[in-house]
Amino acid sequence: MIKKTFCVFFAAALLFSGCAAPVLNDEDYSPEISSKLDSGMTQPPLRTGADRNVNMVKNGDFSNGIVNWSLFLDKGGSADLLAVDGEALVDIASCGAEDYSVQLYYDGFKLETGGVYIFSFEARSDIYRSICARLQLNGGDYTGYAEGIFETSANMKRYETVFTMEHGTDPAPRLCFNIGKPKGQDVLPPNKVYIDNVQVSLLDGSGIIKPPPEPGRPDINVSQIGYEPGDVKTAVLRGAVTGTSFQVIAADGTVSFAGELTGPIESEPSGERNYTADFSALTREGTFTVKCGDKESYPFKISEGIYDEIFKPVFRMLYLQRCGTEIAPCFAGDFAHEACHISKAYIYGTDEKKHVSGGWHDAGDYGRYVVSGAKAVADLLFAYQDNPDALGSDDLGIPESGNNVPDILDEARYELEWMLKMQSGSGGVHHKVTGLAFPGEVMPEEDTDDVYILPVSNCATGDFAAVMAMSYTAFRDFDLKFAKKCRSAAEKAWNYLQANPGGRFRNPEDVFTGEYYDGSDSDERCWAAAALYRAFGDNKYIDAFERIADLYVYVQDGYGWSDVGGYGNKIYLSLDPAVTDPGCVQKIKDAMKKKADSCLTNSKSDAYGISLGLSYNWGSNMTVCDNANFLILSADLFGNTDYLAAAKRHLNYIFGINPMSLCFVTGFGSVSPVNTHHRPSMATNSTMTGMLAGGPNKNLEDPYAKAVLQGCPPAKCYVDNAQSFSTNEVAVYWNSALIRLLANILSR
Ligand SMILES: [Ca+2]
Ligand SMILES: [Ca+2]
Ligand SMILES: [Ca+2]
Repeated sequence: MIKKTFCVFFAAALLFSGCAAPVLNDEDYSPEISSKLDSGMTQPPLRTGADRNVNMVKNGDFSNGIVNWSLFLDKGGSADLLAVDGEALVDIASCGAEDYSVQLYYDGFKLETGGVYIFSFEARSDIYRSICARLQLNGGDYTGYAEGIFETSANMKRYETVFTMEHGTDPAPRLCFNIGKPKGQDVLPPNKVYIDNVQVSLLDGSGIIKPPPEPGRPDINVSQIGYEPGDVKTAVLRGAVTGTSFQVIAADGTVSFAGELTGPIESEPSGERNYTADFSALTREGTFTVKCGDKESYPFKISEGIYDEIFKPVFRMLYLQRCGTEIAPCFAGDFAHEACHISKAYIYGTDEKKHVSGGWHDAGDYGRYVVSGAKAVADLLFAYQDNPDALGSDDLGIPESGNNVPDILDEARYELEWMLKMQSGSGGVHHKVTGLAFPGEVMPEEDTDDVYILPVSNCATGDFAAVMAMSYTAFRDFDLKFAKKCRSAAEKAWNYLQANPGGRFRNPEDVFTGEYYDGSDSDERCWAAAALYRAFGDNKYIDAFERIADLYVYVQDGYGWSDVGGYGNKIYLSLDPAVTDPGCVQKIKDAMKKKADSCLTNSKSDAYGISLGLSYNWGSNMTVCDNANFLILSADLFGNTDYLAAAKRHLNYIFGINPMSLCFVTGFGSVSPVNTHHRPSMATNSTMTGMLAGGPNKNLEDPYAKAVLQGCPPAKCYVDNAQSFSTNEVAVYWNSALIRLLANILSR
């Protein structure tokens, strides 16, 4: 899922276009910066002040080894980075196919509009060659802010340019040296490039234009999708409040409800002081705002069927992620495209090729991964199985609408048909099919790089066995032939698992797409065993489930792609008590009760009503939905309606009662993400509707997040920027968690 970090090189024409991209000087070393300005450029007045000539490149002189510096390799590039005698040495074994195939880069500075900067460094090489230096946008089309191509040889030379930042302020640009195969030149032999004394400094800040402040978000957060008349209805206020009372104002300006605030809560996840306004007693339908002193919320609705409108786009996101088929304009509008990724894929490490077209693009990239795909299919199958009436619709707006099969099953089948192609003759299932690296920000059909079928993994095989067994049951009444195909595939996968105890997947050295590494396959085996027993009733499966479950003190009970134990437990607990082991049942129930109680406690003490505590990690919005689904199952299992109320608070969090004051589903609510890390959205410069954004991630796992979210409290580590793949990507298995949650709520 992590975006590709290569540098797209611009046509030479652009290099000389005068768009703040002067050619770098190439002169012998001299310590005098001011005498080295570009010819033809007016020397800017050197400003006196604290930040003048402060080098924003930390460890630019490599006195601290290679700290802060990284090497990116792609398309055949092969090199080592080390520091030798206070210089960076890139020891290049192979230059690869592109200039960015070997790239030395640095992140962690900023360039402000109108600022005059100097970019300088020294370089040499053990052969005569050219290298490309750039300060660039770190994503999108990799716009160059300053760049140049210059020749290096055995003598250390100093290069520098002075430029005015004419693009928008970039808080997280990338400085890079592209030292692969120079553009338009022959392949070079192995060679060594040395870099030292890299500097980016502000020379003159007097012309800096500060961006306008972001529009403020209201300090009263409501569900921007709205509330059902019978729901518990709350709004969460932050900051100082005037008085202790609040009002709910109807669209005509009349006061529909008045009440007292509760609180405050000092909220550690968000660093806010929060109050709650409860207006559950207002059951009249209409459009309202919540007001307290001079603070006012976005408008929201109270109405029956409040979730009907959003369900379809959230579901149809999966259709729009379909690979290997034409996505027609009548279904997809701007996101229509020709069939993509239809060439045969290489079986990794061989010259053999196989057709594995189909399935869903996993996320913001175009990879297809069995483990995450299986989680998404499981959510759909459970959503249907648990709520057949609410989810039986055959008119959700996909090509299979009107075929007398519930569309949710049709959509699941699109992925299942692909998964069937991913099963090898051994019964084992290949982990994924992707390129060697992530593609550029292009539409799917424009991503024409070779794709590779990566090796079989046990986790993929276990997940596959489980969803195929569940599908046998789900499809038996609609298409017996397909159901039987699922059955035989599930049994073959199971037999493979019995014969193969090992098999963790790791990316081979030259593969840089999502790894989906999983250290334990016991949960996948349990899920498979429970699903196979449920579908086919052979005792060997239930014995296997209980044997594995008995081995572990800790009960795996997640719904994530790496911990699928919760799916297995749900199936096991649904079996006839006459066939299950009472001890095993109790152990699982105890663990579930403990987890549900912990979610409930967290949810009650959290100002925004969710269960994450301080654990805002990658894809936190999926965890919010998964926990809500877990709470709903627990509500049924333990007869505790508090769990259900907590689950609804989780849904309201997704829809706007959160510290970011956002509806996290694109295209819905008053404010929602518009710059998701999603290639079709980036390629069309628009935002596909119905996608659940990843959400706050306190671990700051991309350069943009590192640059702009430093020091933010966990629940606020989110930025609506396409470069921030660790907070603002989308994924089929995040949407599926929300589909299941909406299904569970809709059916109640
Ligand atoms: Ca040095
Ligand atoms: Ca249908
Ligand atoms: Ca696992």
